[in-house]
Amino acid sequence: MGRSIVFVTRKLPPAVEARVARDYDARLNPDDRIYTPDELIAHAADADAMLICTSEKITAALVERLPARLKVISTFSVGYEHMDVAACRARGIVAANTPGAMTEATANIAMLLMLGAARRGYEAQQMVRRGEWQGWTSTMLLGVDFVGKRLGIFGMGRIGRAVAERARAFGLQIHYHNRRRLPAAEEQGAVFHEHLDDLLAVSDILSINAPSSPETRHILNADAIARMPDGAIVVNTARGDMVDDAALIAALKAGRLRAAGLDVFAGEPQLNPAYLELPNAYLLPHLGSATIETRDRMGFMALDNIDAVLQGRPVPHPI
Ligand code: 8YV
Repeated sequence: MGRSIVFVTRKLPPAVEARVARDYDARLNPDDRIYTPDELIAHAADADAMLICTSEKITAALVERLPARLKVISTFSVGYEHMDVAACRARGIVAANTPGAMTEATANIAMLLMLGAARRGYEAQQMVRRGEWQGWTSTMLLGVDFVGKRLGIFGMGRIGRAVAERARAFGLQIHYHNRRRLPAAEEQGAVFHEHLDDLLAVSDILSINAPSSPETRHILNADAIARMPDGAIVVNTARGDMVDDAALIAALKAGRLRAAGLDVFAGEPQLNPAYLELPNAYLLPHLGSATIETRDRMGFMALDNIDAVLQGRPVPHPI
């Protein structure tokens, strides 16, 4: 019997690709071009497993065209809104992901965004780099403190909890909304809000840390923003489609919200061009999990899932 074939849809870190090549007949994508659905099907034609990223949309229509021998689709991500998991299951294909691998890295980016937004990181960088810095003044580029302010966390999963842990050290009071209550977080002082509206009302800073789903689409819309305190800050490291861009941009432009720190965008890498005009928008290109160690860990976890399915063992991280 020949070696199993693993189709890796995007270029992955060298250590991850080396492990695929060591253990399998690897179909890699050295040019890192995002494949069309037809190309995905063509490359998957004789594959036993696919290792995908969030750039690959695994729709029901695509799943139907996958070869009968394909046993597992393992995504190099914690988010799986790009996969029709039910369609995979119906075809007997295991869907798996990499939860936990990027918790710390993403929580760190949430803090960077929070600080960048609160302390006017973009304007400051621009002033220095453009040679516009005229010297110290007592009123130049004043931001706001964290101590005593309230951080509202929407979604207290692994990443939300890691954000809470960091934010506490900055003197922020933690409030959260989650499907279920978390006694451990509450023992550390976090305040639970059963209704999102109540969380919004107390959020001097709002951090979005929930998964994207039809229920959370545009959860931060004009109504939601209207409930937030004047001068509040919004941070998003989850998914761009949870924010109604037009509403957020209007609130940032009007000064109703002080600032936003955004790592994710609806339709990225495209983003609403109005964000680029806003000095109070601190923007990053989806860097949540972008550390050397984290990306290796994600790749190894995604491969652990594939190894387990192909060897008939229990899958470490099935969706
Ligand atoms: C990835 C992510 O960088 O894990 C996720 O859900 O959004 C990021 O960590 C990216 O989506 C790669 O697939």
